[in-house]
Amino acid sequence: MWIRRASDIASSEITPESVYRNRRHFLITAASVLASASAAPILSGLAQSRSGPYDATEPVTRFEHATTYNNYYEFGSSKSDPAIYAVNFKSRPWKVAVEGLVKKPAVYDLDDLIKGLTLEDRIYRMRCVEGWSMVIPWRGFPLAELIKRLDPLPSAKYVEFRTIIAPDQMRGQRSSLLGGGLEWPYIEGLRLDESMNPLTLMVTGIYGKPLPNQNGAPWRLVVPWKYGFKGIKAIDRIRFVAQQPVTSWMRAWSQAYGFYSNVNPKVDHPRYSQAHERRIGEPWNPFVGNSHPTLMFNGYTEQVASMYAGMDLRRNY
Ligand SMILES: Nc1nc2c(c(=O)[nH]1)N[C@H]1C(S)=C(S)[C@@H](COP(=O)(O)O)O[C@H]1N2
Ligand SMILES: [Mo]
Repeated sequence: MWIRRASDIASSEITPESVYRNRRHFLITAASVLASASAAPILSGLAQSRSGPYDATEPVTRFEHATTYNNYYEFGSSKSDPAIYAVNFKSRPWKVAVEGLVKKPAVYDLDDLIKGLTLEDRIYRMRCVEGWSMVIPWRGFPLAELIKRLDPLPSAKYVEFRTIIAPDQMRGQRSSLLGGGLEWPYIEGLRLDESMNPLTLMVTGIYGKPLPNQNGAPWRLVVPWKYGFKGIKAIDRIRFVAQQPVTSWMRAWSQAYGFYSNVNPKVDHPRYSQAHERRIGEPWNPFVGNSHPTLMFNGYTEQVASMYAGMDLRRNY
């Protein structure tokens, strides 16, 4: 089995993460050979020319961090729980119910449902509302491609997603103590136009490999301009609806978690400032704290701001 704990991975092994890093090292080397002047601007120019238009160009988070520091309350509320307790999660065969205001409602086998959709690799900045962030190479397809296939009715205004209910496999669903007090199933949602935005991915892989259970196998949502909790894992139902869905986090604490949850350094969570963030893997500096300034829409303003034109983002948090 290729899904292992970080502690099981021999340092001599070439991890997918080091392959990504090597690609970037190559770029750095090429830049320094080409230029004797300040390498930095040339470096980033080269890196951009070698990566896709959607790729973040900052250093990619280590594979070991992205797969052992997780939020997935179905398996427990501490960061190390999902990698430990999701090891035997059964992600195949996998049924997906498509329901609601859509021309092709049915229960599909996941592999049939997504057959023929083109997978892409994209490096996205990911920001958790708790104040940390990562840079992750996802593999997936734009959700828009799937939605076009399913053909929603004109009355569909929102898409609601559900995580599987499997208390026999998910210890957090058996105990409110282990499950961080969340109610099950985990529910998330997007406005239909948000779900059709080219940045919105349905992800089946990470670092060029199949998605590990702790990251949401067999497939999960990734919406990089929103806080991480919008990226619902192990989806087994997609429902097209007219009304704004009530998400799990809204239900748990509506003053803290709104429907939109767009990354916004000016709108704080009652418990966590959103102004700065800590990149996982970087040494913690006690004098600086969370050292990276958080960017509006997590840096994706150009691609997403027009969807919120005229909206008060303080009210619609
Ligand atoms: N079903 C489900 N999906 C979930 C969560 C969860 O607890 N349950 N946690 C969310 C949160 S808070 C974050 S930050 C991301 C973390 O994704 P990652 O572990 O792949 O980094 O998953 C999100 N998706
Ligand atoms: Mo999160």
